Amino acid sequence: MERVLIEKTPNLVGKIVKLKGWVNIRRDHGKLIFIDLRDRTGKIQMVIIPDKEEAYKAAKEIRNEYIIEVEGLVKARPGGAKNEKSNTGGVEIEVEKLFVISKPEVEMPVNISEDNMNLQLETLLDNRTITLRNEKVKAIFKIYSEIISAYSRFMKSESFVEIKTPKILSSATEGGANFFKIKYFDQDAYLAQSPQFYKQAGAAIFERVFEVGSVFRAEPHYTTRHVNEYIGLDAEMAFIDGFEDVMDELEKVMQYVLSEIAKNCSRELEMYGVEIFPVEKIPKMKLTEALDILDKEYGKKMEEVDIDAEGERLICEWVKKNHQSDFVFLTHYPTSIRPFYSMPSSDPQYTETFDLLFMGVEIASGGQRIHDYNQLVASIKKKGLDPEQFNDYLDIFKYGVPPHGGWGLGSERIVQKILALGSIKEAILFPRDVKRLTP
Ligand code: AMO
Repeated sequence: MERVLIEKTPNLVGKIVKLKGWVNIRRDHGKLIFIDLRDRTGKIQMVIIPDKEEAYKAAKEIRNEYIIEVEGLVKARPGGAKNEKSNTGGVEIEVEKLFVISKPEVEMPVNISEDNMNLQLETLLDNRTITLRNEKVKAIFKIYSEIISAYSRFMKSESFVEIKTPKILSSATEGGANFFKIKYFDQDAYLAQSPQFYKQAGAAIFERVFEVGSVFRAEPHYTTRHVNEYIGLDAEMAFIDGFEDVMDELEKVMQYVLSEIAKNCSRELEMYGVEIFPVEKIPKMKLTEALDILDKEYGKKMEEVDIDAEGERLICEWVKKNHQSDFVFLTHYPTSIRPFYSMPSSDPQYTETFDLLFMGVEIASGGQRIHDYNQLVASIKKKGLDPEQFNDYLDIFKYGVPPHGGWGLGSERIVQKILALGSIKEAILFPRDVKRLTP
């Protein structure tokens, strides 16, 4: 007999089926044993009655998280569907045969049978291979998977070519201090802080490229939105007329990705009590205007032309109230806080760059890049950097490059915000932070 997936059982009432999965929980009521079985498609209740002697004997030994195989009759549960959150509440299995496939060698360190586990973040992450089995935790990664595939689907439909760029580099891409230096045979190397240089090379070749790839940041601090390794959803596009073109494209990406999640992840969203609304035109605001609003509306003054995490949160609150949008583009960041490759605005104190904020947090950065070789060399020098260090990067521009721009979008922050997760780490299977290199 072939294995049947739990989600198919409602259509098989009256049939004998074989199921395989995990024992989510075992409950005994008098002489009856109830087991909630879980597989990748859902959960179902099973009943084992004493008359089925062998199955009953086997069931008595069973504990939570045993991996079992059962054969049994699919029966309708009168009124069951109304009371159950699971997708198979309307049916149950009357077990005829039951075998253990695999079982925990030791006591489970945490109980994962309840959807709402309420564990401390550290406990959740320390026991990751187990806590990930929990239905509600797993739902995060179904949504995550949808984000990654929807992003790729959309980018391809817009004729972006998917590329993969090296993560071991000879120089730090984004500057600053948050790079990991590693030993690479007899020389020093750096883990990529972004695919920036290579995606620009890609745009100079293919016009439009995108990458879904690992990004490494040596952020020495603990926050709810930083980790030391994350997956960036990057893009770069050539022949733009200005950085508005880049924002327009990113807006379309967000519209598509969110609509796909709404369409394909309704069960997972429901577990979190979340509804996704269509993304309308995303408001744009100069960073200086945003700072003005923070000052006037919230009495928050920034010492320099820059915005901090609290400012981002408050601006999103203001935009939501005044423009009914969960998104906002902040534009024209000052040259002093943007990387050397950023295209200066007509007022060279500012750049043709933006951040995209979503529900209180920056989820993307982007802008137009300098494409003129001499201007780029001058910009590197102005930042106090040595152009010699960027010879290979500069080679791209020596031979001519069209005007181009792009973005880096943090994949995990999107899920974090959609599901209102307390920490970005909940949206990463095996996160890396300052202290955490395992599991
Ligand atoms: P930036 O450094 O702003 O820009 O990064 C782009 C996006 O990546 C995400 N992100 C992070 N996510 C989790 N943990 C971190 N430590 C972390 N750091 C950044 C954020 C952020 O918006 N090359 C430019 C992009 C470009 O201009 O194309 C860059 O890397 O969501």
